[in-house]
Amino acid sequence: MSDLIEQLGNATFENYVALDSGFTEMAYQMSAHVLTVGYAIMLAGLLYFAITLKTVAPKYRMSSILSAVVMVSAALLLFIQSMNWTSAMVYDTETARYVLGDGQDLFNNGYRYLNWLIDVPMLLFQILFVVTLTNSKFSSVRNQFWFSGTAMIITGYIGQFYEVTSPTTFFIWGAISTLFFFHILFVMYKVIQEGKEGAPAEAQRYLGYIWILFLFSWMLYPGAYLMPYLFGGLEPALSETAVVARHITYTIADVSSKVIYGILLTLTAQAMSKAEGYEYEKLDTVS
Ligand code: RET
Repeated sequence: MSDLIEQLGNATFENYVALDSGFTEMAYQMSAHVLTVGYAIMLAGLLYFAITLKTVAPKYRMSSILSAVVMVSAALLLFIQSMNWTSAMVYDTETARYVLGDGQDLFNNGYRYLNWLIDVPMLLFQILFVVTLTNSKFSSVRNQFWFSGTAMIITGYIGQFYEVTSPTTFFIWGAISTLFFFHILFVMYKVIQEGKEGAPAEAQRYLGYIWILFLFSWMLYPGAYLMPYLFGGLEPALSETAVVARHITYTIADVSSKVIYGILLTLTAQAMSKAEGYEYEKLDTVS
């Protein structure tokens, strides 16, 4: 391991696996495909949010607009992330493995983290345009979301550089990031509880689903951060299975936290619009 550390320094563990054993055809291709499907789904999501914009009353439309903004930034980022994977590796016919290409950029997940700087605040603000807060102040919730969201990502971004070279540093930054994450969960729980008060039954049901989806999908990100240790224990595992598992986890997390979340918010807003007399189906009826 120390030889590898000398050659790769603070590179992420994907590069260590590439230099240590290389990737089999299956592991390399599964990673490439999962990364590609990620941005394809974001583009499909963009269409959905644009087309359904008018199915909700005007005051809820900012939620769909924010989803569309998230789709554009995520599609672009995931495209770059996917290119980063394929350009970092070359096929070596002698060993029949994908290995690091000489003189190429190494692979790094850092693009994702910086993309979250845009998407995390957008996703958190989005729900505030659908629910009506009964106790909390809009500006206070917005600032808490913004502050803890940004702090959670920046601390995690720094930590991920140390995932192989210094497990202690990696875990300390991860733990600090987790404190901000708990704060976000706490504020989001309050927002959803307040949002349910006074909402029509159908919207209440969707808000319940949103909380479960939120918990599940946001927890996947720290899971992906920890992946080399989930497979390796106290030392990072130089295992291609862990690399593929990280790509899959990120893609499931991205599709759930951005696309499915946005769809559920659209359904909630449609239910609320209907209860307030905005009946989209009837708008084009000729009388
Ligand atoms: C990090 C570092 C380790 C500890 C924790 C993390 C949490 C990350 C989360 C990211 C959510 C991203 C989303 C992106 C959507 O575009 C930073 C991995 C707790 C929760 C929702």
